[in-house]
Amino acid sequence: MNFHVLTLFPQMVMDGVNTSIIKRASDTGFISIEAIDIRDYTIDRHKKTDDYPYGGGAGMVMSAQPIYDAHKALQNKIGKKTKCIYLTPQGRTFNQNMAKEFAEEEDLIFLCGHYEGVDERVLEEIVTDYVSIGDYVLTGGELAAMVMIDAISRMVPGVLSNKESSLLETFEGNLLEYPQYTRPVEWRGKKVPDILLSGHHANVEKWRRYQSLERTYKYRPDLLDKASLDENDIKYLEHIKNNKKI
Ligand code: 6GU
Repeated sequence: MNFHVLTLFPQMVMDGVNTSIIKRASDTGFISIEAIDIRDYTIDRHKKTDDYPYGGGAGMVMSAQPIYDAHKALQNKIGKKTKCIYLTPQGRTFNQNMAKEFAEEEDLIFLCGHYEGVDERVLEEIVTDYVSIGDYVLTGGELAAMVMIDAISRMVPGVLSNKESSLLETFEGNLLEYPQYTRPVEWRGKKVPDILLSGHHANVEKWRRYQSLERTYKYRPDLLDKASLDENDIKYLEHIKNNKKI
């Protein structure tokens, strides 16, 4: 899968996605990430990419022309019509399902805005999807694009090892992940739960499921409506609600 990011800060994007699993995925060729500098496409003498807003008001607006030309050159290079995602707090809120859907594309273009916004006319011409990463305002779309690239990449087949894929429970079944522990068995007076040392696989699985349900109930009860729960889960949840120990 190939990610193409249209931005005024290409270095910020490339630095942000060149670590750990995403770097490994690029190195092994499961994904590729390129950042295209919108400034390279300005025809302005001073390489200006923004201008004052018509109607007045604070801040600057990114001009249509350099963005349009950068996008056109990119589309020509890719050779087939590609989804173009504009990162904006006004978009649909990004979630795990969207990450999975976008991971099915072969190419994706991200347009990162800055300043007070982007000339509406170029958005109308090139953008296919308006996406937000949450209800807060960032100074630019770059961090949001990086968040999306990370979440989408790990849904691309081959990017995660089998071991890493099995750690994918959170949000998959709409439940939060259970707590994890590693050595030493006691740290600052806190002991690892006995059941995890028991070697009894079935009991460990039960305990983990209970923990997942308890955490979801406590921290994200809104997720429980969407979770796929079996009879045992419902029984566990009753215990949790009545604050009984299992
Ligand atoms: Cl996608 N972009 C910007 N600029 N701010 C945001 C956002 C995106 N999502 C939340 N805040």
